Amino acid sequence: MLSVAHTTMNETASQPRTLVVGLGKTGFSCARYLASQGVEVAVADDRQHPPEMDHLLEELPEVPLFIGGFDHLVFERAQRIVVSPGVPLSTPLIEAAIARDCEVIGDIELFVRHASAPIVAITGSNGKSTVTTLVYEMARQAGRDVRVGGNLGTPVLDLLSETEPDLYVIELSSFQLELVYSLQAQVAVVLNISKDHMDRYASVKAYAEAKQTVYRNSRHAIVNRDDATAASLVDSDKIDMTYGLSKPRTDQDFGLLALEGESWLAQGNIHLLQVARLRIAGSHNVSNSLAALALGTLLDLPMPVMLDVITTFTGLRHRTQWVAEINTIRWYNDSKATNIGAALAAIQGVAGPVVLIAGGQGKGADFTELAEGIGNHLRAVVLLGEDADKIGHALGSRVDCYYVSSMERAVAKAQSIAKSGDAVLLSPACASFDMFAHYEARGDAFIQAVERLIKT
Ligand code: UMA
Ligand code: ADP
Repeated sequence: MLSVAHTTMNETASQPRTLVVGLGKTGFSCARYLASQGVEVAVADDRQHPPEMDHLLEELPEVPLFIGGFDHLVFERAQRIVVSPGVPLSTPLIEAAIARDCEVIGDIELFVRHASAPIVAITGSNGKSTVTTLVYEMARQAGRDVRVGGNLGTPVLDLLSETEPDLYVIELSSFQLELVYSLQAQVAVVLNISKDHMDRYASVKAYAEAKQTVYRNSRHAIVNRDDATAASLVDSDKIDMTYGLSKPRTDQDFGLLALEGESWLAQGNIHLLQVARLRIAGSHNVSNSLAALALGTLLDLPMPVMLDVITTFTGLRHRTQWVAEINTIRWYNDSKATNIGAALAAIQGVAGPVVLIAGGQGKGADFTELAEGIGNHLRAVVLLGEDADKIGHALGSRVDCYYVSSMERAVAKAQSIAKSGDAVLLSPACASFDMFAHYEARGDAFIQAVERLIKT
C-alpha cells in the first residue's frame, strides 16, 4: 500500500501535472486514458480505500496515488485537474484551482476532444437511461456501429478504441455537463427538469443551466413541449423538433393522436403505433418513447426498426421493474427513482392503491412537493433511511406513515398493510448511499426480500 499512496511533500514535488480527482469508475477510466496517451498523471481521492484503487494498483502501478484526504500541495502543483462527477466543484481545493486559472475539466471533455464520430447527447432529470438505451437499441438494430455510455454506467473514455464507430449515444448528468466546453452534439435533448441534487446546486436555475450546456453548439436540438423549464433552455429558432403527450403541432413533431377511442404515438398527422402496445408502463414512458423516436428520426433511423424496438423493450432493471405478484398484490422495484419527480411518475404510472416504500438520502429536497403530488394514489407509506423523518413529516397529514430500519422490514411491513389488488412500489425519491453501495444494491435487497416472501 505504501508503495502507491504517496502523500509526503518530497514526493508531491515530482508529481505529474495532470491530476485526476476521484477514483471511482470515472477517475480510473481517466487515469487509464491519459496514461495511454503518454500523459503523466496522478490520482487523488479523499477516501482511504476508493472503489477502483485495486484496479489502479494492478493496471497502472506507476501512477502516483494520494488517498485519505485532499492535500493542498498535490492540488497546487497540478496544471490540469480532471474532476469526477461525484466531487463537487465547491470543494475548496478545486475552487482554488479554478481561481488560479488551472484547467479544470471532466472526462466528457477529454472524450469529446478525442472522438470524431457524431454524438447523441441525452440529459434531463429523469428518463435519461431509458431514452439512451432505446436510442442505442434503435441505432444498433438499424445496423449502425454504435457505442453507448456516460452516466448510464460505462465511462465515456472506455468507449474509445482504435477505430471510431458510426455513432456514440451518451447519457449526461448535470455534474458531467458542468465540466464540458467542447461538446458539439449531433442531436441534443434535455428531457425534463425537476428538482434534484439540491445539495449540489444553489437553485433549480443553476441546476437547469448545467443541463443547458448540452445544447451549446449542437447541430440539432429537440425539446419536450410538456416541460416549460426544459423547453426554455434552447432558443426557439434553434429547435428542430418537439415531442410531448399532446397533438403534434407540426409535421415534424411527435405526440399523441386519438383514433377510434385509442391513443396513438404519432408524427405530425401520421399514426405510428397504439400506446397500448408499449410494454413499459406509465405516461412518463410514453414520453420517453416519443423522445427516442424524435432522436432516432434526426439520426435518419428507419421508422419500422424504431417502432419494433419500442414494442419489444421491456424496460431497464430498477425502473418500475415488475418483480412478482403474490396473492393478487403486485410488487415493483423502482429503486432508480432517486428524486421526487421520478417517484411521482412511478406512483402515477402504477395501477391500484399503492403502498409506497421510500426514503434514503434526500439530497436537500423539499418533500412537501412529494406530498402535493401523491393525490389519492397511496394506501400507506413505509419509510426507511436517513431522511425518513423528513419525508414522514411532509406526508404525515395526508397518508399513514410507518417507520422501519431495514429493507427486509420494509417489505414485511408493506405486505402486512397491502390489500388484494394493491401494488407495493419501492420508489424511494432519495439516493441510496446511507444504507447501500448504490441504487442497484437497494433494488436487489428489495427483490431478495420479496423473493423470500414467495418462499414462506
Ligand atoms: N470522491 C472524493 N471526494 C468527494 C466525492 C467523491 O474523493 O468529495 C471520490 C469517492 O471517494 C470515490 C470517487 O470520488 O472514490 C467516486 O467518483 P464518482 O462519485 O464521480 O463516481 P464514479 O464511479 O466515477 O461514477 C460516475 C457517476 N457518479 C456520479 O455522478 C455520482 C455515475 O453515475 C456514472 O455512471 C459514472 O461516473 C460513469 O460515467 C451514477 C449516478 O449516481 C449512476 N449519477 C447521478 C444520477 O444519475 O443522479 C448524477
Ligand atoms: P435517469 O437515468 O434520468 O435516472 P431512468 O430512465 O433511469 O432515468 O428512470 C429513473 C426513474 O425515473 C424511473 O424509475 C421512473 O421512476 C422515473 N422516470 C423515468 N422516465 C421519466 C420521465 N420521462 N419523467 C419523469 N420520471 C421518469
